[in-house]
Amino acid sequence: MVSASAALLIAASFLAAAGLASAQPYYLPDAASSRVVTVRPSGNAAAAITVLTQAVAIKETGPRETIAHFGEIYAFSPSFIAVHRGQPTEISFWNLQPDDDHDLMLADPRWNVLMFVDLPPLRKTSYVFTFHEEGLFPFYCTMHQPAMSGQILVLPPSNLK
Ligand SMILES: [Cu+2]
Repeated sequence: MVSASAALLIAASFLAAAGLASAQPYYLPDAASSRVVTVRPSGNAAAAITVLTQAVAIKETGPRETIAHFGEIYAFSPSFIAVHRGQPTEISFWNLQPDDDHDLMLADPRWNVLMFVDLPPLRKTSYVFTFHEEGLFPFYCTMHQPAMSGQILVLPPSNLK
């Protein structure tokens, strides 16, 4: 079992390895990463999920004491998503904040970064994801670490017809 502090260290080294100190261009999965997950801006989907960017503690509304201790805190809601392998699933990220950018970095179960995209303020950013591999895929907003993080669990194919 990985302790919470060890998980944070892993996340921190992962983010450092991804070179987040400097601004990066945004990108969808390349040819190699598309063998793990196919991501399209639109298309038919068999399932749909909406993920909200939640302001947990922000300077506009407080609580001031919380921000003094933790800084501004945002979260993905929900932060844990389950999908089926092989089932095109539309995930729509709604940035609810009027003046805060978020982003989405998705990695594979081995912590290889698959994609990195902007989530602009007051915008719905949707993609149709088709995962080709089962396992636990971490995702992050690189601007609001470590709190704004989540996981996509890719389950075996659905046997519902
Ligand atoms: Cu964010």
